[in-house]
Amino acid sequence: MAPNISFPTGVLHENDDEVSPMGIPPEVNKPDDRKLQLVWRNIILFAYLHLTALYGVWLMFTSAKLATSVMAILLYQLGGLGITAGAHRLWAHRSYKAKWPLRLLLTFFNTLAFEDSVIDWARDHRVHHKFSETDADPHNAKRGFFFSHVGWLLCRKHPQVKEKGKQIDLSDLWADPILKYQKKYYNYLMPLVCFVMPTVIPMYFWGETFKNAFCVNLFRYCLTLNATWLVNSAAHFFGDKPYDKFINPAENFAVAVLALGEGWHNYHHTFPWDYKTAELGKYNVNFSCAFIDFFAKIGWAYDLKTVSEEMIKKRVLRTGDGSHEIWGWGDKD
Ligand code: ST9
Ligand code: ZN
Ligand code: ZN
Repeated sequence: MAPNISFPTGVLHENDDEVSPMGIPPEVNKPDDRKLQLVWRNIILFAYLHLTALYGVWLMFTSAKLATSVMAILLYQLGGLGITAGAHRLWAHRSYKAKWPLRLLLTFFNTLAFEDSVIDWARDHRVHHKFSETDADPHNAKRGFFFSHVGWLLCRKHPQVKEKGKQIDLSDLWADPILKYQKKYYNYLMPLVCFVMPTVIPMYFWGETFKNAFCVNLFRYCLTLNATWLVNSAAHFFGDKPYDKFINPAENFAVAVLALGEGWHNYHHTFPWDYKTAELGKYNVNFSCAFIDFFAKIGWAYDLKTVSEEMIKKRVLRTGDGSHEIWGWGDKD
């Protein structure tokens, strides 16, 4: 049975005043403390990953078997769901609840995506929302596109991230034995699920070569990472702001496509508790929403939180940039 979890500080929901960037005390920003301590291990590993991934694309079009490429695309979707429906919407935001079989499935998918354990991911993400675009935000977009995309993973974190991050309550996540187990054994589970399994399956079942299976899988992993990172970079720089023109997160269609429905970032930062992370077009560009709705139908997902039309309308009229279709309706009372 799912634990009965109340909202601790840091889980963003309707009544959490702290979600408002307006409420962030000015001392959170400490640009003088932005010392760039590069982490060469990460720089080398990410350079290797991206070069091998490019080679993997070449192999997909030249020598890899069709089944290997199809599997890579499928794993991209499943790993992606482990991030969107799992780490993000279920665990970081508690925007719905899930029974243990779904939590187990999502933890498996999440491990396939290798973006660190759910507990660590959710800690950084809760800090990102609570102290958005300040020095306490791990991928502070005020430090530029590259920093918010991948640069933040190539250097030590700003001291403010660690200091303010300590205020984030993660007790709800530690209370879940599945997440505790994932975190404890991450260094064994992750290599098996993210690298060994996707390489061995094509070799064993359809006689793929090691080189093709390995490089195509690295392309799959690299694509998942970049799709995720684009939410932190592109979706904090480019797009309309129909819900709140006073923040930088924006509605970005291209990112929504790549990130399985997570590009509607102006909506998401305005209403972070909504399990859809978007208002409109929920099925055409929001695969993660369709996934959660499916599991809600069979009873594995429940207590889905959303936002009323009335509340959206009020907010659009109060703080929107005028790009919302509501502005064409003529009745703006
Ligand atoms: C990756 C994650 O790529 C990507 C996350 C993106 C999030 C996007 C969200 C957008 C919305 C959702 C969209 C989904 C779309 C999905 C589409 C899919 C198709 N609070 O970290 P350390 C303390 S991972 C409080 O080592 P350093 C804490 O005491 C890629 N405290 O800091 C910690 O100790 P412990 C694979 C904090 O030394 C200690 O500091 N993974 C916080 O500065 C040390 O922590 C990698 O490549 C906090 N927030 O190093 C690994 N943070 O943990 C990359 C830290 O024991 N990471 N503390 O409690 C690293 O190597 C390092 O973290 C570092 C910083 C070098 C970046
Ligand atoms: Zn979020
Ligand atoms: Zn964001």
